[in-house]
Amino acid sequence: MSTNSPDNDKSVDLTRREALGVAAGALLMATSTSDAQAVQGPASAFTLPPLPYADNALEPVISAQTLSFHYGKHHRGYVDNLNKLVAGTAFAGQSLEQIIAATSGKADHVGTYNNAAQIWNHTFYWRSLKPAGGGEPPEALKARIVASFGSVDACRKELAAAAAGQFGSGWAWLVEDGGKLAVVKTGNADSPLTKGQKPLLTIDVWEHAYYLDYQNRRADHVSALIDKLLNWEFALDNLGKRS
Ligand code: MN3
Repeated sequence: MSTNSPDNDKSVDLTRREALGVAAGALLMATSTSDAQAVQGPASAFTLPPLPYADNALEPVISAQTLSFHYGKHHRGYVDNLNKLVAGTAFAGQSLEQIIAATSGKADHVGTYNNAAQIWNHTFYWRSLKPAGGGEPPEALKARIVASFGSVDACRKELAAAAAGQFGSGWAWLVEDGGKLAVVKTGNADSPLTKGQKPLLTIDVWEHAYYLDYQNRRADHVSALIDKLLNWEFALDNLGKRS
C-alpha cells in the first residue's frame, strides 16, 4: 500500500542526495518507513502557507485579532492535525486534493477529510479576500456573472444570502458548474471540489471568522466582506484555470 511510484522516485532521489552528503534529518524526512517517523516524528508534509497580506490589512471588517487567531490557531491547527493523521499512512506524500477526493464520504477517514479540506478551504479563503477589494469585477468575469445571474448585484445578493443562511458552520462559494457560474454553500469542512464544481471564491462563515468583530451579526459581516474585501480578480484567475 505504501509502495507507489512517488515513493520509489523519492528513494532514487534519496540515494543521490545521500551520495552528496545531505543532512541526516533531511534523509529521515524523506524516508517513508514508520521507524523513521518514530525517530523523527511525523514528516512535515503539509505546511501553513503564508498569508497574502499583513494581519491588520483587512481591518476594519476583519480585525488583526480575528485574523491572527483564525490563521495562526485555526488554520495552523488543521495543518498540524493532518500531519499527525497521515503520518505512516498511504496519504503521506499525497496532495490535499488527492486526499480530499480519496476520503470524501468515507466514514473511516472523517478526521483526515475534515482537516485536509479545511486546510484547502482556508488557503483559498485568504486569497478570496484582499485589502480594498469588493467593487466591480473585472470585465471578463462580469460578463460571465451577468450571463449566469442577470447582474453583478444579483450575484452579490445570492452570495450574501448563502453565507448568511448557511445553518451552523460552513462556507459560501462562487463556483463554475457545468459551464455556468453558481453560488453554493457547504457545511462544516465540505468542499465543492467533491461535487465536480470549480471553486472561484469562498466566504468562511464559521463563527471563528467573525465573532470577535461582529458577534452574532453574521449577515453584517458578510455584507461588509463582499463590499470591501472580495477579491474578484482571484475568482477570474480561477475561472481561467482548466480543471
Ligand atoms: Mn475558518
